[in-house]
Amino acid sequence: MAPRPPTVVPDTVEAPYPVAFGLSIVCGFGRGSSELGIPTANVNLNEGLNQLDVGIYYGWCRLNKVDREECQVKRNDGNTVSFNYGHDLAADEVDQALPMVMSIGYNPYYNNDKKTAEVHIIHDFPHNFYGAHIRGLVLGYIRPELDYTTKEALIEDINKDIAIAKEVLARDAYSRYRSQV
Ligand code: ADP
Ligand code: RBF
Ligand code: MG
Repeated sequence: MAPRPPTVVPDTVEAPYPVAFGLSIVCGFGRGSSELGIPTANVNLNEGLNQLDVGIYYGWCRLNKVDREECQVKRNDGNTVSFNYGHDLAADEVDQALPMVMSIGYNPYYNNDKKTAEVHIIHDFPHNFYGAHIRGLVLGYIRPELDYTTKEALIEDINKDIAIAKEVLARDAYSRYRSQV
């Protein structure tokens, strides 16, 4: 198992960042909440995100409700997922930019064969918001995707990523991007 390399954070946001995206939240395998206790809003990769190396990133994001009728969507594993398009989101959850960590790649611990992008928003939501719109700015890189021998080790590293993102995004040079999301 490759060790986790140290995260080097530049004093200011450097090219190619900020990388912007505006995408719909789709459903994935349903593992984030149920297996790891860390839900991730899955999105289809746009061109900007697709050009980034696979790995773990931090940035700001913002949610928007989508004006569509709620519906049930059948996932590949046969389970049904409720798409509520973010109708239950509270005012303070859509009115402001929220800090996020993002994973882009193949999830080596799970051996996915398709590249995915997933955003964990650093905020406690009481509801799901499948189908809502998420836009965001990726501001920097944390580390490569790693394989793990245990689920607990993966969870521990994701929690370290969350702590790094919170610390970095609170800095002036990074928090100023809140208003641009
Ligand atoms: P999936 O594999 O379908 O993405 P997850 O277990 O990763 O399943 O759950 C993702 C869903 O949980 C998201 O699409 C979103 O609606 C919801 N969710 C709740 N809290 C969060 C959060 N803090 N960050 C991201 N998504 C969240
Ligand atoms: N999956 C991996 O296999 N290896 C990783 O190093 C890894 N790092 C992640 C870091 C963050 C911040 C997040 C949100 C997810 C990461 N994942 C990683 C993805 C995780 O396996 C995935 O979210 C769940 O499988 C649910 O789809
Ligand atoms: Mg997910």
